[in-house]
Amino acid sequence: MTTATIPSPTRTMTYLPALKKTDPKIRDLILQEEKREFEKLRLIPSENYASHAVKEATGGIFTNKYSEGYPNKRYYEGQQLTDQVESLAQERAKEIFGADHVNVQPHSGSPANMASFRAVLKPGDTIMGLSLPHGGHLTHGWKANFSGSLYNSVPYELDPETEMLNYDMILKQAREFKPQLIIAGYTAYPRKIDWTKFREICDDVGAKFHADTSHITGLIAGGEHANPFPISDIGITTTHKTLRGPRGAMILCKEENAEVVNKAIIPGIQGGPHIHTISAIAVALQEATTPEFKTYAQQVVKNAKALAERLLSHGFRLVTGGTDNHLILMEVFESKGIPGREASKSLDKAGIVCNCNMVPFDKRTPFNPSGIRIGTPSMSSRGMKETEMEKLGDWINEAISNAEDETVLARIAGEVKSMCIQFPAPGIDPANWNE
Ligand code: DSN
Repeated sequence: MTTATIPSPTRTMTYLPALKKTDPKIRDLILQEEKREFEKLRLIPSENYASHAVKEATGGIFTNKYSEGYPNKRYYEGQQLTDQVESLAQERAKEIFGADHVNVQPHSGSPANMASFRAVLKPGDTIMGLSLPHGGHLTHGWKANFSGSLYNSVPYELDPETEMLNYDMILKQAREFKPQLIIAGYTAYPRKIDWTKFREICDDVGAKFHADTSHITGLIAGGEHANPFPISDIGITTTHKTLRGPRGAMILCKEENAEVVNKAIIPGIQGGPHIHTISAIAVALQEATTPEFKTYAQQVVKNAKALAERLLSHGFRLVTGGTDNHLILMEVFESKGIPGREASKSLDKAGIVCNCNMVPFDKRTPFNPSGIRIGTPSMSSRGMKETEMEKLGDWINEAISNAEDETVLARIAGEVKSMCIQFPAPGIDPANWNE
């Protein structure tokens, strides 16, 4: 492999000059994080690289402005520009996802889910989401979360044979428990979701259909996964995962739910919106309409499939046997004799950053489960392709097979770095570090 070097400075201006003067410690930590993100293979499927444009908007002047309310109906004056920013974000999201109404104010995914449930449910109503250990989210009804204590949560599970969604099982359970809301959309499910089937199940039992597309919103915008929002009653997405925006969220719903959604956000659970974040969401939505974004979304899926093939060739057991989206859930405890946490720690030492994860029907604990979860969005944003995925599959195998051998892990980390620095990372300019 050829060894690339980190580019030398191309300009004379100091990078982050105000921070250099005011808080050099924080500046140094920011620089170190930039290097970490540049020199390692980032496989956490919910992470990505926000572009320079998204970061400029996130760090922009709108951080100074309070704007409780909604465009043309605010509590404070001085909203000539905030109204335009928020309306642009709303309109762009409506256009891409075909939703009647979009609220771009939720600070992140959990408050978005809290507000969307509050909008259409009463405390004590019954909800059905995928169980957390099967790949669902905390806010989809886990007992320790508001969603499992405020509502009567009756989680559904994956099919024990296929480890996939079994729509007949979900329908049977829905007919038994008659939920007011059924949630579809997951954090660790490697297969496509049939939204039409969920619509039919909801109609059968009179439930509202809630779609949480957080993980796959970039794939939807890029045409690589079906879009639920034209047929769901309500739903949410975070904006920083495959969509590559700032950390934030949106609620997307039918017109009939628009008013209750808006009221659930403010005054329901939030105060002032973060207009700087909303301006960056607008930028990310604009970027998501470009041909480059479509190519990226296609490559995310191609890369996941290529990596899955390589891991299978090394004898790993993949939940469901493979993937057709951006992520792979890999069982390592029973198939390779290493707990998920040890595997993820060893991979981190080898410059490959992922997270340990429960697998369906896991007999181990959430803190030290049987699997690891890996995804291809960040690597695809850097322009890595199938060839790099094959190399990565070999490194993962070597690191897990030599999990306690610091020499092997350090050697792989060096090779990973040599590969990474050949691929530009959106939003990071290594020339800045040499000043
Ligand atoms: N923490 C996110 C993830 O990693 O999938 C979900 O909120």
